[in-house]
Amino acid sequence: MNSIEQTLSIIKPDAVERNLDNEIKEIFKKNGFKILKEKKIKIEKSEAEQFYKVHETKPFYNDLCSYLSSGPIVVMVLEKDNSVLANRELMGATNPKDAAEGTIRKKYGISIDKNSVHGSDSVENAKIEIDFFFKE
Ligand code: IDP
Ligand code: MG
Repeated sequence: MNSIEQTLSIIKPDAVERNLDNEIKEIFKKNGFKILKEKKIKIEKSEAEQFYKVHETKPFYNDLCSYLSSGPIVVMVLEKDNSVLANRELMGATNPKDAAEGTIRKKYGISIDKNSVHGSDSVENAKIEIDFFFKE
């Protein structure tokens, strides 16, 4: 069954730094996503730590949070039928080396940490992540 969903997407510092944000937004639009909200921001490391709290026990947590707060990012609310899964498919595997042809991470990702985009992994987490960045 299809249902209209919202998901949170982030264009990460490695992609914004290479001025790929407009190109990546076009890919989302071409694939039927509506960009309901978007902003370019730079976050503090403490905010990245809160955002990635589920990963706090992982060995890469500190580097991950330093990285996400190292430069401007573009955060977006995307909407489409089954957008959470559709966005994960369009992004490709976490490690760009394993990402399928035609995915954003295959095309632009540099490494497992500099993998150009973030996307929520469930409808429940999408709501939490959208609130994190866009709650009024
Ligand atoms: P996802 O972004 O595909 O959902 P997660 O497992 O949620 O992947 O990991 C969050 C982010 O942490 C990844 O996008 C990647 O930037 C980074 N990451 C994941 N695994 C590793 C690793 O083994 N080494 C370094 N960074 C990693
Ligand atoms: Mg994840």
